[in-house]
Amino acid sequence: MNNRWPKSETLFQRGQAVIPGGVNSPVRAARAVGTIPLFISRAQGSKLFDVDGNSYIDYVGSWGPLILGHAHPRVVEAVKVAADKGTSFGAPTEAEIKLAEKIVALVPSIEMVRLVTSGTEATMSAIRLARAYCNRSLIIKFDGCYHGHGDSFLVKAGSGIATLGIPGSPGVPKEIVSLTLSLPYNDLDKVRETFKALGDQVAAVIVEPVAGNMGVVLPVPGFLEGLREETLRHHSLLIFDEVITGFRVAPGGAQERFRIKPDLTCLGKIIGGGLPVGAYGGKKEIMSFIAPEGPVYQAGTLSGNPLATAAGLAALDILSQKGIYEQLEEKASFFFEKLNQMAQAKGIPFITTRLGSMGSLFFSREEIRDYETVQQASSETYARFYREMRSRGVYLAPSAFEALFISLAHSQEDLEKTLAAADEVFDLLAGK
Ligand code: HOZ
Repeated sequence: MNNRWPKSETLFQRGQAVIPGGVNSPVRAARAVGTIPLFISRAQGSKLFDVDGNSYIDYVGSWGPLILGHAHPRVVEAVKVAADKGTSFGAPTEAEIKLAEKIVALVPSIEMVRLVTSGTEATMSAIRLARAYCNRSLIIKFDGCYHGHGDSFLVKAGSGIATLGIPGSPGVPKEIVSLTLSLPYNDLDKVRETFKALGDQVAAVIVEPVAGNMGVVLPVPGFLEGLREETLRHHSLLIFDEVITGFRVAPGGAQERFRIKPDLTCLGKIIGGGLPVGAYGGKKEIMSFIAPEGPVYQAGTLSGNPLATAAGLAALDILSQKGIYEQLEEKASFFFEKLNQMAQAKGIPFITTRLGSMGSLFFSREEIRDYETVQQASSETYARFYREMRSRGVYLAPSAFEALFISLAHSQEDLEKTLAAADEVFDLLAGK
């Protein structure tokens, strides 16, 4: 194996004896890109440092939330101050109300919000609520979208399920699977047909308004609008999973960019500045169904945890400043445009997708519009690109089915260094 990473290799071997696959989340094992995972010792700004002393310009950003970069001083300070006062109370705090108020003020459709501990918890709770509110059982999702690892969502899912090339997961009862209908992303006709046949049984449509877990796939014009119309017509709920897009593509998420108000929204790690947190929220009338106000049970000792809440408040405070999203757009458009130009000049089948500071690189000539077209892109070429970039000090997602994130911490120098590395790797791919 590669001798640039002897300590990571040793840790990986040691980890495999006590942790399944040596990792606590499958994609990070880097199997899909034919190498070993790097063990990280620390991170700062745009950089990750591994246990072997190598540094990397990071484009994973903890899978999205680190829009300010790693260890932002204000976020770190907020966590330190909070930690001094106690790490968990299992009792309410004023900071939770402040964070909820901030979310309600910024996300257009959220009138009331419940804080949880992860995006998975948010989506699981949101569909329970939708089922109770509508008194129906079916859920519509989309192929290649990933809504965490709740049983109902492991049907033709993206992220690790797509990376491992499996349709779902053993251990999920077929009775549960039969309540989830997975349709092709961006195919409104299929949605209409399904509603025509089963509309009175559909509790909710859940969608990543910009898919980020099969790589980034943008909604075609009219798709999200069509989902809104169909769900209203059939008295089903529309749930936006904005775990990735929330506070990433605009302060109010994709719903602000596309001007569509879902009934419920799921948010994730970004509202905790990278600490473990999630949230789901929406119309008061629906959220009032949650216990103790209503009958739908959902609970958690770490919900609204003081460290996560403090980090989230600090991060969202910075994100609400003027000009932040313009800066992100400028960095990302420069980066993606240059990459496209370079690949094109070298005749490499390559296409990028992007909205704001999230995007993906596909080794394909096909337009990317759904899970099928994503699968036509070459994962083998992505894997080689990943390995070559990593050995040049650039850290990308270890799977062709994930997103690339630009943060405020990426400097012009970082972007140019990355482009220079990509230029070399494109040459290798072109056989020069
Ligand atoms: N499935 C996660 C990203 N979409 C990866 C989580 C992780 O490995 O941390």
